Amino acid sequence: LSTDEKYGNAGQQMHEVNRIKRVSIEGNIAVGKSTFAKLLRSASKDWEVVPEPVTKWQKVDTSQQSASNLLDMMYKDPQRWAYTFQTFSCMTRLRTQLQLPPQRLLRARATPVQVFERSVYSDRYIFALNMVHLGCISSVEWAVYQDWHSFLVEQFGRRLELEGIIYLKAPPEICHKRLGRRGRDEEKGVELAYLERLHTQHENWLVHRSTELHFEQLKRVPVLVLDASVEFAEDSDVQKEFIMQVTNFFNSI
Ligand code: DCP
Repeated sequence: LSTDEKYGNAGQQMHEVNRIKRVSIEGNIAVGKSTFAKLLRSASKDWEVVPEPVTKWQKVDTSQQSASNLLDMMYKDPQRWAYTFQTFSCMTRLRTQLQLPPQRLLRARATPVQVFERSVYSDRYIFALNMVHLGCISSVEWAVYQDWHSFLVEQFGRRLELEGIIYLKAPPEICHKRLGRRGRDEEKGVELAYLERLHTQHENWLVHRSTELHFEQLKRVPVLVLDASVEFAEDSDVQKEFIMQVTNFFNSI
């Protein structure tokens, strides 16, 4: 019996879900991932964009009268809070990355795509790893992190795999300017040097592909690099060009 004959509608549904491609948007802090995500959202109803759960990190329910801002705590005292923050941000991301796609994607005629702002992979290979290099996550904490991270990613298997990555690339100086302009309170102390480190991590992972990755599938994921140094939020020509490149990329993966 084929899967469909065996499981009827459920089999059909699994088949439809498996047809959906899964892509993450990666890039430095403030490079413009959310702006780009909005652009994709408006470009096709066959693309679903899942936002990053930042607000959850800013309001952790501690059952006290006021919620705790873990993002702020992490920036103010990384030595104390980096591991806790990285655990929580990755857990909240797991939840969003595992969300079932909306019905309309299952019925899409063209290529249905679920797009995520960042992934459990950048959590580990960009941010957590950077905190290890900075000495804010200890070797014991890093061993524990890698252990549960590998276990969870392997347990969820295909549901967390990506078919593609879009890398929004811009010089750290530009990201630093954009970061200042948007003025998120918690990020006021973020220095250019920090963004330079994150930039190098992105380049090693997505351009030179020299970061040591634990996951075989991740080593082979196709990457589309887009030049995000232009102010694309205001430029409809660049937006059209981006959409064209993204459409071709989605069709090729
Ligand atoms: N962050 C972190 N560790 C992670 C994920 C995020 O320290 N594993 C921090 C970095 C930022 C904030 O959380 O201060 C949000 O990070 P992103 O770069 O993912 O999102 P932005 O909102 O900065 O992206 P953009 O401006 O490109 O839309």
